[in-house]
Amino acid sequence: MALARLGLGGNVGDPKEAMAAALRLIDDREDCHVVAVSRLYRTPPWGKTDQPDFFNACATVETSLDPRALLALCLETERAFKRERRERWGPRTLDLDVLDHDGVDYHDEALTLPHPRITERAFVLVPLADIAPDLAVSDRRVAEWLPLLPGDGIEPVTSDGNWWRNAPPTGVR
Ligand code: A4P
Ligand code: MG
Repeated sequence: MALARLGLGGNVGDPKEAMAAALRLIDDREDCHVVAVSRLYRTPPWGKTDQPDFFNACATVETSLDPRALLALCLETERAFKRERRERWGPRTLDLDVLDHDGVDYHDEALTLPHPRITERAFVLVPLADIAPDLAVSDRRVAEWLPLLPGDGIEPVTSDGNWWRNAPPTGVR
């Protein structure tokens, strides 16, 4: 089993519900187990700034899938939530990136690991620091990269990492 880190984001429709449903779908699989989820954050748009705020989070997944199979699962899950790929860095219902897979360095035409833009993006580093502060990316740990980026406007909107779980049925404690 490998420990993989996923980055989730969205800014169209109900991103919190799309991200939560995606994590539940992944966790329900035989070959994946969601072992940790960051708080949910509201983040100002990065790259293309004339679009609504995003919601972002990161998750740790224990998986028997190899890196390419995990990417295929992420792309399939994005499609299930009808993400439209119209413009680079533009609005999306669900973006699901593989940030890291057991620390391997991997590169082919469809996948680069670790994800090449982790260290440029506070909207990735802030939630990643909730669940993996000691993860090495390039020559530094996540917690060391964090203060090097301005995290202006990034706000947690949940107090813990349980926001993706189904609410218990009413009447059940
Ligand atoms: N790909 C290669 N490596 C990876 C990897 N490690 N994980 C390839 C996932 N995909 C990887 O992906 C295009 C292709 O990249 C995939 O088909 C896969 O084969 P994409 O997600 O459609 O990429 P993109 O949108 O064109 O560009 P990029 O740079 O990946 O954008 P992102 O990461 O999707 O970012 N602002 C805030 N606050 N929060 C956000 O979440 N997101 C974006 C888009 C812009 N601004 C944002 C946010
Ligand atoms: Mg992506």
